[in-house]
Amino acid sequence: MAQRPDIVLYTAATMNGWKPVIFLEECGIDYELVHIHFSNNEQKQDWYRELNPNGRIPTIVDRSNDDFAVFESGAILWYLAEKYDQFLPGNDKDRSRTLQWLMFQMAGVGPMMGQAMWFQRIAEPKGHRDDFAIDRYVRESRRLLEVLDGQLARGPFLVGAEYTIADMAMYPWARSHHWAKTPVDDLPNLQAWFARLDQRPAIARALSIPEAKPGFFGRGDEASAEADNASKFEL
Ligand SMILES: N[C@@H](CCC(=O)N[C@@H](CS)C(=O)NCC(=O)O)C(=O)O
Repeated sequence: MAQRPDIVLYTAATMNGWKPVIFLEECGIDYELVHIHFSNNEQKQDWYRELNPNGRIPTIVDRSNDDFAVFESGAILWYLAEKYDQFLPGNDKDRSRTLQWLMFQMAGVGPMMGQAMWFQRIAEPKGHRDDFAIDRYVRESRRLLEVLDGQLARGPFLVGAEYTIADMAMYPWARSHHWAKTPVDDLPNLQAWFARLDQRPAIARALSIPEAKPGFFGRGDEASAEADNASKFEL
């Protein structure tokens, strides 16, 4: 009988949800995927909150470590990087730099772009347009993406020559700038980094797991992507 994979991943096709998928696909690790459906509010059910008290995705459970559950996508990437000894540099300075950019994604880029998206792609289609909030979050998203562009002038990846969990965390968010209505065409280093990561087969695969969302990346029918997305969330 085939052995059950160590890692069970509970996720959905979102910017945070794709991060551990990218890691696992990059490593070629066998994992069990559980698609959490927002339309059924599965992420709020008691059994799921036992694993993730925040009631959001993603979460992993490591069967080989007493069914240890990890929530928060940055902590998940960090846990997986240590477990499999990949994508987190061994030398202490680069390790710290990786965690700095991971934190910058978790505390800055994700929350600001997430709010820019929420106000424009969920609240507004449901009839609540707030120009002050939109302006604030789009300008802050743009500022943070400029910080990234500056860092990427120094090397091909966020921590110089090495592709790390910081790139994996940042990519799904920065790449969704269209969904946040935050133009970045004039940021050349960011564009070059997109092109570099777009070419990675594991990333291309990951963005279709558990389903593809071309609308986030400015492709396909934007109006129906927006309506579909907004229908899954209450205000
Ligand atoms: N800081 C958390 C954020 C998780 C999060 O906000 N997940 C969203 C999808 S990107 C979610 O589960 N949304 C469902 C909901 O709001 O109920 C992380 O990085 O894991």
